[in-house]
Amino acid sequence: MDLLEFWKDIENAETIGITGHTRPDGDCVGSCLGMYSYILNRYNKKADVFLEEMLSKFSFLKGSEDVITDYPDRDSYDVFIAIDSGDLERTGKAQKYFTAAKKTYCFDHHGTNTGYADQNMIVPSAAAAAELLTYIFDEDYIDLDTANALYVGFVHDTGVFKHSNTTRKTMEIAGMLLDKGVQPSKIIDGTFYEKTYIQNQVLGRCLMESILLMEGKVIISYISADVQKLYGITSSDMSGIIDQLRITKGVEVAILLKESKKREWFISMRSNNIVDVSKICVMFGGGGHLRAAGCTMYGSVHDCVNSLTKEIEKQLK
Ligand SMILES: [Mn+2]
Repeated sequence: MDLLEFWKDIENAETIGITGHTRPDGDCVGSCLGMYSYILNRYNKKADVFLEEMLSKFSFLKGSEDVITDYPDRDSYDVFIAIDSGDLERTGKAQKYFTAAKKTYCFDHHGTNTGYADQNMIVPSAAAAAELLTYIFDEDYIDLDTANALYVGFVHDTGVFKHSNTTRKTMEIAGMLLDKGVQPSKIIDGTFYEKTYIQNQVLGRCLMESILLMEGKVIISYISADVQKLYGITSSDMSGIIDQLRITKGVEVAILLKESKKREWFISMRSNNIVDVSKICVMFGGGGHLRAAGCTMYGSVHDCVNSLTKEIEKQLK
């Protein structure tokens, strides 16, 4: 990517749109709002941020109140930016702005990214899309609002600085963000660890119903659409469950199946040391990272798990 051209385009653009991916997670929200705050601070311009939902736990971030969740019709954007989304499909309803835009840019750290924008910057070694953004931001123009948003991205995509993607560089940049005034415990507890009573109940239920397979190397659990309805939960209420499954002693791969429609499952996969779950998810039309990936599958829980464990077995051989 020609970064000079990017910043020139931002400077000249009258309208700028930003989006992340469907089922926005902490890195998606943090990197999109980080870009929003940076552009506001550096160029005094307000970009439109489109996200499927804006979780209340992130509402302390600057610009969260301006996030557009209903995707109204708009004139084509001068510049439209996709962040943290591995393919165009994953930008969801924002696709219409993206395809109509005069110039598109993509910033991402998914190794499976297809390079779908006019210009793409894809850095798989970046722990978070938020980390990638710090490579292109001028540190002098990172204000506390930008720093807070980026820090959220770091915290969520590294599992609070512990996943294998966390590097010395990650920690050093995070340190720079602390210098900007970020309060880590507030962000880490408030956006990562805190759970509602209902979320804890669903977590408990998933753990109770989990099953060990392949001599304890694989753990699976699932949440049917009916159960989700019963508790009134959405996908974001189920974040963290997969990680609790993954730290089960002896487990190499954790699989969580969330039914989105009748017999349509969103699959989350995590691995600890050996299995490349991104490789498996790509086979089923999804994507992600070496140790954390996802895809959509159809059929019964049994069918999905059967197909996935076959691939896991191949890798463990
Ligand atoms: Mn990410």
